[in-house]
Amino acid sequence: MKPEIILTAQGHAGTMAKLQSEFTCHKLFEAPDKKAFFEKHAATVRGLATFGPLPVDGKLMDALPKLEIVSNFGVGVDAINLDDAKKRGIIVTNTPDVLNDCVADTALALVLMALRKFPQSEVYLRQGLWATKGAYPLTTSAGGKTLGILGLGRIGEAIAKRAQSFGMKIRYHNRSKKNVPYPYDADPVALAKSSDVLMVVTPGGAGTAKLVNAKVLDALGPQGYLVNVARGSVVDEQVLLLYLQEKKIAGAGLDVYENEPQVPVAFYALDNAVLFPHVASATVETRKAMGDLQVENLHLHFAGKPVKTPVA
Ligand code: NAP
Ligand code: 8YV
Repeated sequence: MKPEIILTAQGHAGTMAKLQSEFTCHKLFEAPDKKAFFEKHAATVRGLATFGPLPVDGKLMDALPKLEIVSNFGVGVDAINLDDAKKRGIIVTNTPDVLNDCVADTALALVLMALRKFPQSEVYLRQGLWATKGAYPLTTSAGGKTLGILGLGRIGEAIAKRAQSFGMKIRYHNRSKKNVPYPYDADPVALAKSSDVLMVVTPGGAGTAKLVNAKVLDALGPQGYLVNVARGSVVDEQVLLLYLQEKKIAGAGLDVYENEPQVPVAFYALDNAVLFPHVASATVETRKAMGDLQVENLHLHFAGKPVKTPVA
């Protein structure tokens, strides 16, 4: 008998196929009546494979009294209430490390694009303006600038390595100081004050909500750039919009937003923002590695073994 699990959303195609061949899967996202769906599967479902922002809280866990494991596709588990899971003895797993390189590549792409305005300069060429108006205006170099990393964890460290190879200096702020060769700042305002580019790569959730606010952006200043590859919730989006519109900061590179996939349309008009649709880990190779780890955690658990990547 294959263990029964629920798939919360339409995830990565290869992973969905693998999950469906190896477990008995029920698709929450296809159920017209969610209440009836949970009632139907309450007595038999032992696992949840989660994808995306659907909140997994105590109420949902209580609707599945046989639930043993929540296996998330992605490293960020801000949609899962970890306290509620702990109280109920439910294991939560995620997919760390396998996506560090791709996310760090994306972070550096955002730094280069925000500073050098490469997307805007390409549009300039495509509009025929190079030939008619002359050279694209000068931008600013990444080399020699200071990158302040807010959240120097697994991905933050991969970003730091890459940024150094571009000639950038690194500083950071975490809640706890680490044994790393980079200068530490005691809070996000101090970090922003010492940085030309502030890179946000903390987890999302209540603990970091609007950590980047007006005070932090004031400290970053009119020559400073913000890059966010963490979660939209970590930045006060309305304040950021205003600061970009009023040129109170120089520019931004964003991969994540408060209410995805909705992005306030006022962002579309900004010439000083580079906007990606949450694609930092979105390569065939990395998404496969994430899915394989999600499936492996389920297999290990149902075989009675310790999971590979439990969330602390
Ligand atoms: P990680 O290894 O846990 O690193 C997170 C870092 O943030 C830690 O160094 C932690 O240090 C720091 N931190 C946590 N809370 C903080 C706070 N309140 N103030 C300052 N620093 C804080 O996680 P990771 O694997 O690098 O992933 C980081 C996040 O990136 C994920 O949680 C996810 O939200 C996001 N992400 C986004 C994408 C994307 O597609 N855009 C892809 C992958 C991940 P302390 O505990 O010492 O504070
Ligand atoms: C994915 C992510 O886009 O790992 C994360 O935390 O944000 C990304 O890798 C997301 O998990 C896909 O659902």
